[in-house]
Amino acid sequence: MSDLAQLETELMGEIAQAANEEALEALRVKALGKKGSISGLLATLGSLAPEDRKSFGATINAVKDRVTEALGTRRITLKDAALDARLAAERADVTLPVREGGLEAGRIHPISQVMDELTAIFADLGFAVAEGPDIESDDYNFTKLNFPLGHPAREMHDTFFFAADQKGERKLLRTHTSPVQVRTMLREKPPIRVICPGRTYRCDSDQTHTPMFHQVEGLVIDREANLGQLKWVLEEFCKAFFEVPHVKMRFRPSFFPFTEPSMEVDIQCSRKGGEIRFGEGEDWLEILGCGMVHPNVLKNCGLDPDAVQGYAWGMGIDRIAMLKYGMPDLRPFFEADIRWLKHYGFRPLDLPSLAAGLSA
Ligand code: 2NL
Repeated sequence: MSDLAQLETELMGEIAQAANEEALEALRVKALGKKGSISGLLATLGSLAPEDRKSFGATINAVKDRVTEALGTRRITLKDAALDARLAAERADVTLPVREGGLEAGRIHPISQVMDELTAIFADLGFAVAEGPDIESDDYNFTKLNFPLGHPAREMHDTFFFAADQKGERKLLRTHTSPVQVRTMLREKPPIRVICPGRTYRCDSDQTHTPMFHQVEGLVIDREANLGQLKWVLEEFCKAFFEVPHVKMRFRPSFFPFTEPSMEVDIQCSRKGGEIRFGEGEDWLEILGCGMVHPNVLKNCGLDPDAVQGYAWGMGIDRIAMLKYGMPDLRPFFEADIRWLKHYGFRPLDLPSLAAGLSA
């Protein structure tokens, strides 16, 4: 009997000391498993005298019940402790800033950002976006736009020409995005309202010119399109693009073969301490050219100048991007330097929209 009491004391002590669930399971097997100490005692009952069997059996079973209960209690304690330890080790600090995922790690190039901004602004004014090929015919790039053959304006564009094909036709890299508008006029019936952003090419390279650059042009063809509408559209554009409530504009007479009359447009700005601000101050900055579409261009593109009129404008995207985002040098735009892009680039999920703010 005292052996049994000692066995119980030992087992209880070991159960209380068990460091983890594995150790506890080993103890259970040692006591209650097939070859366990308590199971062994129960197996000896058969050899006892019937009068001893009943009381000794009851005693062993009572020990077995207490040991079983102690195992269960200890198991719960160990489980709780293990969970507490895990919770403490794996605590999440919900106040930490959200880590940048792969999708947000890249940056949107300022040119793409400005194209998206232009698209958002002009979409709001009812304009569609049109695109066309970078490799164009002489006809679409020059002739249809009222550049007569042998006219000096053709030479002014410093065109990249391809070698002549079998028919003697020389393709070229478009020198402006106007051929996209030509294609639109040939394809669609008025009213037409499009903007044409894209890559353009001229054989020109210095501090402020790269052989490939970007333009956006706009075109409206309608029965009564007029200069008043052009001025309003450009003013709305400038306010939205430079994100200012007012901006003064100045229209100066100019010349383009494809518009008559033609104008260059300056916007009001201030220059203080090397910083340009728009919509304030006494200075002027040239930002675009525009005019009424020349009747010859309408005719060349299958439209009747007595039935419809058009206004158009064009500007350099690289230049307005530099102005808006304070980038002093054009050359890094096309050098693919990741450090420059990290500095001047835009977050990929911050899509420009008029509602959320263009560059917020
Ligand atoms: C500039 C000036 C301009 C146009 C582009 C245009 C296109 C067609 C017909 C008439 Cl199809 N005009 N585009 C008109 C005036 C000015 O660009 O300085 N761009 C950088």
